[in-house]
Amino acid sequence: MASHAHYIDGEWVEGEETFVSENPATGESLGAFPRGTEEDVATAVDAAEEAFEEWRELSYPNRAEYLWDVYEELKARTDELGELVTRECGKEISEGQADIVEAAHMVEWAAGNGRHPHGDVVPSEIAAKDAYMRRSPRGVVGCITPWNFPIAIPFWHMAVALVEGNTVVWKPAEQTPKCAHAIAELMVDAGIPDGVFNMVQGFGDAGAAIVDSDVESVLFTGSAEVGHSIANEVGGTPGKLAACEMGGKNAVVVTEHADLDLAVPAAVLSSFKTTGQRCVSSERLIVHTDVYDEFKERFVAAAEKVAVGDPLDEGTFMGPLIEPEHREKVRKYNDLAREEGVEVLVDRTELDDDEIPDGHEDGHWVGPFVYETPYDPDLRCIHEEVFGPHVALIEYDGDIEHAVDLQNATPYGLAGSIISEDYRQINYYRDHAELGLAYGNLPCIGAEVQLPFGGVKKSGNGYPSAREIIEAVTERTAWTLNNSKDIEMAQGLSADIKVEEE
Ligand code: UN1
Repeated sequence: MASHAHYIDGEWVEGEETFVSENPATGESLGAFPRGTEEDVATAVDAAEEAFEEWRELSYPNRAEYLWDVYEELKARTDELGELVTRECGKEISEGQADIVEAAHMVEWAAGNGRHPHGDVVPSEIAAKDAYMRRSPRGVVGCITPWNFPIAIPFWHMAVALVEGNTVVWKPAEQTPKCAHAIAELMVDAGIPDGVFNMVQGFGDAGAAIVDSDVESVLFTGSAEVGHSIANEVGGTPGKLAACEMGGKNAVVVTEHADLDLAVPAAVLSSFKTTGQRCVSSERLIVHTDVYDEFKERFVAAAEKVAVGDPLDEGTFMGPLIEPEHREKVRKYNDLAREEGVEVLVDRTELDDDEIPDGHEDGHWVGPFVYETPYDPDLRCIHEEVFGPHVALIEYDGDIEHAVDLQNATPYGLAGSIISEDYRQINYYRDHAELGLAYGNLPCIGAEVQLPFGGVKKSGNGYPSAREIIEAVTERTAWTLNNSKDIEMAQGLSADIKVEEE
């Protein structure tokens, strides 16, 4: 087996052009990987189509057997694979390990679901009829996944798609090809039949080739820009489905009835975990005027102190950003906020030399950037997603309705949380915040895999994970069987065939 290759139709396939994966904390090279072409994608889609006929004939529990092997490996190798995640995507080590745990949970969910009922038994108006909603696999599913959960999110997509009887063509993020390679090895070791699982490494052009191909469904988790174009393109093609999950401009609402001992850590975790690079990370803190000054003082003190550094070091809270271009983007948004006239409270955009650990001079470092501003609908910095540790404090006065209006004042609706000891405020928020993932007295990150994961408004269409993904990777058939010798129609429709009089 070649060390780094695509995995297509049961073979490791080399590519002509290659790209290098780098550790974002050190710049160290982690290896060269083939850059997938349209032809590679076409070969993979053909292989997946060919493999589909046999794969779909297996029973659900039999298909799930392959995934149980993957589950055992993920459990046994959590530390080793967690370290790989940290080395390749820069998340601190407990987050690297949590990525493997989340992957194992998703595989467990999907494989376990192989023994659960699928479809529904539905009543019929006619006693002699049995009616059902049955599900069948759609065919080839294209999966396009991001770098920030490089082991977990591929399994959000692929574990369910495979157990439901589909075959897959997967394009992992170009920033984390080594993690992707490790997943392909797990699939190979589990003995997954040739063509059922295919991986084409590469960039956006390979992803676009999957979207343009004959795949029946496209599952996408990643940036809003790409997700919207996929949703538009696939949505306009009859018979094709897309489930896309994109980012947001998420907020934590801290009301006048908040317990600040809970509010401050909830806000720190929401804003700075994964260096703000979760699609559920919070970049807005909407805080009631009665608790504003104290919250601000405590949040600012925490942001000044959070440990940025070597992600392999257990004392680190925030690792580096994923790549130089992304650091540039975060810097630009920090500058933009300043240009837009906000009051900067913490600026660790450039770390001091003594904050950068030895041997990590080439890492893509950035620390927290915190500012305050009155709400202004024209400010780009409080409406556009930065995907970094860039956080606005927005003071509000008045009732919970006003806080929820501010929470909803973005085109996005992925995740959010409310911190309050008043259940009426919590219930109002629950019923009126426009969100796919909403929390009370918790950070707005850290969803468990058995929940639907996806957003409303511009944050997504469809939920590319767990139970909800089943809608995107299966067809439903309304199946009705007559147990009588006579035909009796529903809705009182006459079944008489009337003939012309002689
Ligand atoms: C993402 O932010 O891109 O809910 C995914 C969470 C994780 C998944 C995040 N389970 O924070």
